[in-house]
Amino acid sequence: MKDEVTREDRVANLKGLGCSRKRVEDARFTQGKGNYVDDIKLDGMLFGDFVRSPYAHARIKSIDTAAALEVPGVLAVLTAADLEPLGLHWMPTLAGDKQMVLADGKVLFQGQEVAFVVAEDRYAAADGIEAVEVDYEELPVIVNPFEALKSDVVLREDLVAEDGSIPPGAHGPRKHHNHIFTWEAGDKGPTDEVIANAEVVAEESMYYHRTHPCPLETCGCVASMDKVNGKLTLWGTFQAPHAIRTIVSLISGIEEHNIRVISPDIGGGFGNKVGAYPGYVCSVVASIVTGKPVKWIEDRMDNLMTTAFARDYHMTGQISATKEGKITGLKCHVTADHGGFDACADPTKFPAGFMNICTGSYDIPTAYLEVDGVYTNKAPGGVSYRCSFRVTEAVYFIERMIEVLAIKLNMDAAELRRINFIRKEQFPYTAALGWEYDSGDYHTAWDKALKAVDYDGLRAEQAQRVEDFKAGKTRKLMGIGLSFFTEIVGAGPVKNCDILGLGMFDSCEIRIHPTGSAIARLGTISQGQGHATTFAQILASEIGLPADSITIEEGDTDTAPYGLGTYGSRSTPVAGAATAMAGRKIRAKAQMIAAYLLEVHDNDVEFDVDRFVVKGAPEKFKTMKEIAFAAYNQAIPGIEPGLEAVSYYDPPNMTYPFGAYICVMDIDVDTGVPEIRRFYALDDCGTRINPMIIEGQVHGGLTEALAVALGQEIAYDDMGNVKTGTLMDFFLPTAWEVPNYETDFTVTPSPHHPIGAKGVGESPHVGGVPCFSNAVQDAFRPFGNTHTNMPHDHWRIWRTANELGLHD
Ligand code: MCN
Ligand code: CUM
Repeated sequence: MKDEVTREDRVANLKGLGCSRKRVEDARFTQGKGNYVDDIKLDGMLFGDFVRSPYAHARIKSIDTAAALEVPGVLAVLTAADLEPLGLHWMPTLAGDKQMVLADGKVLFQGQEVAFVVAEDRYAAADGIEAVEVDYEELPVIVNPFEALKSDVVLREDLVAEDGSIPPGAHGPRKHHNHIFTWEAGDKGPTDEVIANAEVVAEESMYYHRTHPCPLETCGCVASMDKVNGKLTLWGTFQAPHAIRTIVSLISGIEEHNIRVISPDIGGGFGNKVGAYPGYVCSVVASIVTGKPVKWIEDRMDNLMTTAFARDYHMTGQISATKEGKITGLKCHVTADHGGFDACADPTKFPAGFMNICTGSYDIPTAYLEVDGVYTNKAPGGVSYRCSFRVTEAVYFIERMIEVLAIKLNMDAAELRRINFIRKEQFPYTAALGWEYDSGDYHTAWDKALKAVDYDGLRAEQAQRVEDFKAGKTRKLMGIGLSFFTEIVGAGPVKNCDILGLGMFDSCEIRIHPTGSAIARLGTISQGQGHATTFAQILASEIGLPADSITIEEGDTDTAPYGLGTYGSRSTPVAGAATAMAGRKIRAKAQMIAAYLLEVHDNDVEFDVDRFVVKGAPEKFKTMKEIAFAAYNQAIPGIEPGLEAVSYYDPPNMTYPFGAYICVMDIDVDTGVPEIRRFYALDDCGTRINPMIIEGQVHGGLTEALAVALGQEIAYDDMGNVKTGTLMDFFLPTAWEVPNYETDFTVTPSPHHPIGAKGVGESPHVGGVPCFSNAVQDAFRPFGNTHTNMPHDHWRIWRTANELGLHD
């Protein structure tokens, strides 16, 4: 005989909030049945590819396409001259700058798009590319932003007036022809005064090197212009499909209802796929010109060399404190290398993203930040790679400054953090640089982390190791990397966050079917984060239908409600909130239907897991499944048939997840090889929707943090050649390099999010990079190291050991 179904069984059956539900996406991914952009094949589809500049800075004297057009299979070759009459040879960037679609008179970085060859297939396109003759005149190359600001060489001739004066840019006055903007936050005068009069001041300069997210699937699209009905369909690797639709409409003049943008499965985005690329524009134009569908897919070198890089921030800081270690002030200056065009994908009002969260998790009364954006002969882009809009840089900066201050104070860095943390009772906390942190409990998280790894024991072991090293008993040093981060995710309140004027709300639309299953569509788009799994869980708990009977659909602008897409870990804070709110609208209507069916007043029924129950009479109820059916088959006075809802959610604030990470590392001073012995990661992202998915996000973000901290970089030589343009030279960690991560959590709900959830996708990267870096630096601290720049690859670690005299 079957046992009675308990309330716990009913809760479990929903697989709602808090359940480690298995990813519904994986059935197709693990069987090779995903549908990526390159899987799209249309009748008569052509292939487009770029002639790219071998030079980082050159004038283009001529382009001869005649021979290319003779290559069998080549149908067209587009140059800037072809695009100019359409006004499409330049395009706006998300940062308020403009960017050449195809080289217009000169090139500004190696790999820049010069001409677009359209052919019957990829091979013919490649032959066509070889046959295009471009006559370049090399110009002096600038890859260093400090030199750029002193140089007579004008990189952006389009941004200098005829009389030689420098007109202002999108973010105010420009100091020099290679300068883009100055952005300030906080109070300069008071900060200078606090620092000038402080008992202790620590200073450091650091370079957060240029990196690249390197998603497994490169960027690409398929454009198909149907000239009969005037409709353009654009499939692509888009993290923000609706924004792409609007941009395409604005720059092409095609009415927005005639454009359908579809993001199919995306093989990782990591920010690389937020911006708009010349390939998109050229594919659309080529499809219009040829009347056939045109596909463009980057190869790996194209991807690494030319699409959105990350970081490239030169940061200088001063931090002041009392002798006891209470921090009194913080000052930061950044020289930001943006490459040839400012194509950052920040919210419009934030040219340096949320770098002004650089006071971190600490109660710092006075602070000042100044960022100078600079043009150089490098690829454009800027915001990408699990960055939360430059929070990676901000957290790296403050977590290094804390360590440097600890050295100056001769104090334990864990203790220095503890005495400066914002206290639980101070939330909501307004930071010196303006942000209002919604909630946090840093001391609890920190204490839990230190206890979990036996911090005091580790320090004792490390001290012994130093003794042993000095006594010649070992050649391995031990580093303890600490990092405590506060993230800022969920852009964002429409009042201060927009992209090209589009407010950063998000959306969810739900339809309940008569048999009690449902489809929900969102304005976001998963690139691997598992939205189809987790958003169904939010809904399951809100509307009492099992997650397994709810389909989540994203990425088709013809069906999904308008949304701003997935980046900045905003999906849970914004679209997740919209999902809960739309679910509540469903529930409100279901309540009226239930009351009608149960013949009681609306207020006399209450929601319980998967049903509405008459208050005080638990045996009288209607399940959500029954209510769904009734919505379609009962004529209920005063209530429309059907059960649907939509919510557009403008969050009142961002969410501020946080975490405490600790890395234990052994370093062989003779080989420079670091071995990660332990990595402990405690994350607090408020209410946890799916613990298993969170853990997956943390593993992924930490692995990317390991990559960046320990070797991955986009490096240039003085000629502007990319030295790391292939996976032979660009460090992409595999299972071989990755340690066993220990994950942990605390739960401090967001007070303003409908289910208390904060984002988590970028947290492990934001907190992970300083943790790995601090471990390396900490190993050398007893020998006089204060700071060395990332990436800490084997030879740089060896060099540090060498410079500290450890090989003598
Ligand atoms: N989640 C949860 N409980 C929470 C918070 C999140 O269960 N309290 C779940 C979410 O429901 C979602 C996932 O964790 O399934 C990530 O949610 P969120 O933090 O809201 O981040 P987004 O979905 O907006 O993803 C964006 C973020 C960014 S900006 C980058 S970059 C990055 C990242 O996600 N790119 C990724 N993680 C990635 N993971 C994969 N596999 N591929 C990428 O390209
Ligand atoms: Cu900054 S990388 Mo994510 O925002 O797509």
